[in-house]
Amino acid sequence: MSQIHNNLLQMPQKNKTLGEFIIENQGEFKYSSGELSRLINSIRLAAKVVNHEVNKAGLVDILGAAGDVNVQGEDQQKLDVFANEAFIKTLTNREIVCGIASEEEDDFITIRGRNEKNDNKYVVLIDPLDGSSNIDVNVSVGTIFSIFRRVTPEGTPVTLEDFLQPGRNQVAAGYIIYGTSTMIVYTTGHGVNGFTLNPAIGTYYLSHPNMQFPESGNIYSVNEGNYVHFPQGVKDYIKFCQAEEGERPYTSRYIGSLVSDIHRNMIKGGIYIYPNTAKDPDGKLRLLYECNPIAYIVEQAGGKASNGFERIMDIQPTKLHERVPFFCGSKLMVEKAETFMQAAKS
Ligand code: P6P
Repeated sequence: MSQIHNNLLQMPQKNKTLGEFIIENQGEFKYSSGELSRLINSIRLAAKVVNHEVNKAGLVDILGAAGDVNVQGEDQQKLDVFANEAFIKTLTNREIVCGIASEEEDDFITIRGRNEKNDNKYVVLIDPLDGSSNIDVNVSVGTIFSIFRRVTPEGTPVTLEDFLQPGRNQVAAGYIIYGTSTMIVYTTGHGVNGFTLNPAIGTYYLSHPNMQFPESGNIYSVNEGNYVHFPQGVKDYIKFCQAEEGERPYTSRYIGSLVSDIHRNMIKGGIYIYPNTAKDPDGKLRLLYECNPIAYIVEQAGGKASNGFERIMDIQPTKLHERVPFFCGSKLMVEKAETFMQAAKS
């Protein structure tokens, strides 16, 4: 057995496992009768299944578009389809979820509990494999999930109302990043914690306890190829970052994979901006299963997330695949960008 493999097997046990962490913190989840544990555990299992496929994607003929086009009008990559099915199957089997909405599904999916009853309490909204256009070029991709307690009566079929809740109602949210290592980063409203997978034994260990978003930073993440289509406030903020005067050591870092850009900025400090453009007049990112969960995590870590004017988690959704402009990251950087947006508006 290789030395590296041996080392992985002997990973210091000082870092508690995700399972131990969930049990230790179960009491914090105000509704918990172990349901959150089962929910996070199902996501943990699905993440391992997807991770296995993503890691071998280059070796197996699983690359390339699945041929279908999803509700967003985007070519579906085969791994998108695989990831979508893996999460739906795992979540369905755990008897906790009454409905699932996915980027890859036109409409929400109703999940009935035992004996066809609708007595499960939670809905999950998921982007099963965000950044999938990066799969063929071996760049990190991610899964993003958002969990709400249903608002319609238990025992009745889940409705669209259960999914169209403002982000401040989330009870949990997280992402999985399939990168140089695979991590689960999530919150249940009591801070943000990151767990790294030891692939040798298939166990996640607490590697990033109590993650804090630096209040400021020097990284700005935006696709400057769209510059000419940006609102004036975004153009002004980018020029502010690039300006000569003053000590502004900004650097541009943009991977094109939301989870990767957010994860790096949460560790190093920075701002991610995907504004509305001529091509995407409402922005490109989806409110329900990209912006809301990321906003919950970022706010829980001390950062900020808005549409340039309004807190993301206060936006009342009107449709499942709603898109919004997204300004997210270090609190002082987002506030600075918002001042340029306000100034350009007046
Ligand atoms: P663009 C991936 O498709 C995604 O939804 C995010 O992961 C990423 O940040 C963004 O879109 C990239 O979009 O237009 O810059 O390629």
